[in-house]
Amino acid sequence: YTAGRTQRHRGNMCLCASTFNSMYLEEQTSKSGVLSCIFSLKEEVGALAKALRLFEEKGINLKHIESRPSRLNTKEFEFFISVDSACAQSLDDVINALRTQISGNVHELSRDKQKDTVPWFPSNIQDLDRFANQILSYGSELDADHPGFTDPVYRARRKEFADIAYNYRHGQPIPRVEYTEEEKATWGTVFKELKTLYPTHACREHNRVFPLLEKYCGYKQDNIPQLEDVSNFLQSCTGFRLRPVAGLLSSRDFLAGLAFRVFHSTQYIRHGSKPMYTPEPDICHELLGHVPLFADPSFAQFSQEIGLASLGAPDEYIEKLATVYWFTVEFGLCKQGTEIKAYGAGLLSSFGELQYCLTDKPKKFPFEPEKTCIQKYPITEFQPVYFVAESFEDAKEKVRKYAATIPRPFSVRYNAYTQSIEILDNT
Ligand code: HBI
Ligand code: NLE
Ligand code: FE
Repeated sequence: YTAGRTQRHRGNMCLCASTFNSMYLEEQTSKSGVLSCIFSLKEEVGALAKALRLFEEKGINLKHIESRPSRLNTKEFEFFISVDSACAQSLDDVINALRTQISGNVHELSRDKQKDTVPWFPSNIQDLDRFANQILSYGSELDADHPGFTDPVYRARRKEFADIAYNYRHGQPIPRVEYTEEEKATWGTVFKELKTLYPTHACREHNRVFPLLEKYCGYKQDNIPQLEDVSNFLQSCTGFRLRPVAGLLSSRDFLAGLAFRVFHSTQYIRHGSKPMYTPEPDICHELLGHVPLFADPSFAQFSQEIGLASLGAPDEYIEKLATVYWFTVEFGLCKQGTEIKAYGAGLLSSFGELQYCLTDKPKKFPFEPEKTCIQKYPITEFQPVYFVAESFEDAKEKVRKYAATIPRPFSVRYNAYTQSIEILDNT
């Protein structure tokens, strides 16, 4: 377990808890080193005493200690401690001792949240396990006209899927699911309708990959493909992989996954009463909308770059980047020859909106990240506005330029060998 290692090597950056519940990466102002930390211990008699002995041996005076049950591991407790600033040097030694002798899981923290804080972000691929229980509750906007929210059978089924996602850890195979006849029928309708539209409405990259998914991943009208098979296929194409998720993640968490070429994918299917359009992501959306393009090398890189740009970005830029994501990966249109085609996954998974988007009802503007990023949009109905990219390459170049304007005291690079983020200090 190496969370925080990169930060430690940089020397001047550390994890900081402003409150016990939220963590921030922070530039430290004092030279004295770490002033507080969180460590986790297996629940057993004497475990805390053993850990505290390390502090005693170094003559460290604790100023504060708190405990809470670990959210990641139900057999562990987490302890937050802070120490007298004079003890900073010895605290480094104690942290090393904790890491090597007692608990691999130690976060170094500083005392106060200060102005130049950088929000925490995952630095290696296992860190994505932390997002599992941070699903957004559906806004009232969504429940109102959503058939799935009032059907108790559907709700119970959704809970089964949520449990798979909560219990999933990086590296495990994604559990296979046996879909019901009703679920398969819903998929069948969506699949059949979309398949007839793709040749005329989808971009060529999507149409190129689709037959491969039919050949290798069990895409067909009477079968809902398994996430595990699709994830393996994607890994062989572009290194993208899927991981199951119970519902909507925050934009920050969701985008961070893309930096690791990890796509958080729902596994449940939309309610059978409205196959043509659903506001939520579901397995039709992920498999028919997103997956074909994540198999395309240029598009995969485009998606990862949005993810990398999001790491540690201030909240207001996350919102803008999420809007850019919305109007490209989710609802993008693209010029191809003399025509306009859909490449956004939200279009490619909705046979209602896929037809609508290429009519002259909605407005269409050229894709310009600086303008696109402030466009307001509805999330529960067809989009009134779309942005048209010149090409994937052009969109990628523009987003790259835009991302460079996001203020960050460092730049990041993904190391695919170690599956971790390398931080390049700008100072
Ligand atoms: N969460 N699970 C999940 N799936 C998405 O497609 C998704 C998300 N959270 C936010 C999001 N998409 C986007 O709308 C942007 O906010 C990034
Ligand atoms: N509206 C899309 C569909 O019906 O497939 C889902 C969009 C998810 C953001
Ligand atoms: Fe999506």
